[in-house]
Amino acid sequence: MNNYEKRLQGLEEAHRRLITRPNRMEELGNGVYERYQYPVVTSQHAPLTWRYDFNRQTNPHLMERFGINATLNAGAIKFNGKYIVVVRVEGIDRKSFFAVAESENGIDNFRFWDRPITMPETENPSTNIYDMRVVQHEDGWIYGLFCAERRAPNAPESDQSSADAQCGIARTKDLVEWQRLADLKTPSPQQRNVVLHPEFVNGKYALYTRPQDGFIDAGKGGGIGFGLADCMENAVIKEEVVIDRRVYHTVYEAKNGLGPAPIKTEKGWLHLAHGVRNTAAGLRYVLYMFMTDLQELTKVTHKPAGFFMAPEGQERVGDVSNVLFSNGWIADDDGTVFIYYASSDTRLHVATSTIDRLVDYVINTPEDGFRSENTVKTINEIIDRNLEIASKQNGPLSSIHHAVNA
Ligand code: M1P
Repeated sequence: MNNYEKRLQGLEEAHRRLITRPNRMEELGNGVYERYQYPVVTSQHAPLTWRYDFNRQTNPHLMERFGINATLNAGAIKFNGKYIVVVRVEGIDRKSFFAVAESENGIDNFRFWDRPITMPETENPSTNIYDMRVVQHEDGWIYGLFCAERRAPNAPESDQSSADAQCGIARTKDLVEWQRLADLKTPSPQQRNVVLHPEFVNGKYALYTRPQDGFIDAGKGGGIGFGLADCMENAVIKEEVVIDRRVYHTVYEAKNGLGPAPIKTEKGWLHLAHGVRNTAAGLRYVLYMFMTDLQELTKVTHKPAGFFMAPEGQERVGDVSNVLFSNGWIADDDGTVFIYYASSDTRLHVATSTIDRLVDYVINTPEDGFRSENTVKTINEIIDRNLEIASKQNGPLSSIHHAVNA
């Protein structure tokens, strides 16, 4: 076997091993969700046919011709019985695009479809597209809402960083052919993290927005907004109401944004979002949850204090370290919830929970007291309740769990 053949065999074997590797649920956890041993989609999951020219004449050294840098922030949907993630794939040229990967069980063996999505453009082509929220709407279409980013139109030549982020909209029936619609129009200068609500509201399309003054900074804007549009073909939101604000000294003080479309439960709409705060080491992105009223979508009924998930272990390090971001989850008919989240803008993971557990978490986790004094009060209340149980068992507080479970 010559070098070319050896290398070819090695590449194919390594790729096959990676995409067929079983994933294992991590033990114990916090009872709210389970993490898994391996990320579900990494840059190395990208098909070899995207990266290598397999013509011996034109690529005698079998060199990688196009590298994939990261696979992150994926929309998710159950489609034809498969767990589908619409992954933000970032090439080494820093451009993101979308590609579908599917799995039979939602936790491992994700395989990309043969080609990335060819997303049609609008009259004003974008430089970069990313972070698609995939929603099966009750109008029959599957919508993909994503960030369409262009260079800021008025930026001087000396500034090659300023950007203008708007919400791109496309729809499909098969996740292969996409029909591009006009970008969303809202009163805000910048929009990212826009999410379509899956049901009509008073005959209109309802959208969660994230109004910001600047590309990075919330400015006087920020928060998770909500607005209605008459149609999706030329969607316009005339009025945005902020339903979940930024608050001083919380995990979402610098900015926040909704993750996937909310899940409907008997108790209310379950929401997953990301919150950002600034630190000496840069921005820190964590995930948090809240619930809104079933009828009054702008009314937050429950909101646990702090984060639901924060970067841990290897998740803490990557292209943009200290980031967890989620824009996709799948709720199965049996109540299992697959939460797809990316770590440090580099790789995609899954965590699993159930509707029951998430509802319990959102309703029964103490709310933020916004001051250290209240944090101690909250802990003392838990201790008091445990003491009460311990006294009924005639035992010390430290042995209460043994007594209760005896
Ligand atoms: O780098 C972290 C995240 O930054 C942005 O999120 P937000 O709009 O809330 O600031 C997005 O670019 C997101 O893709 C990225 O993961």
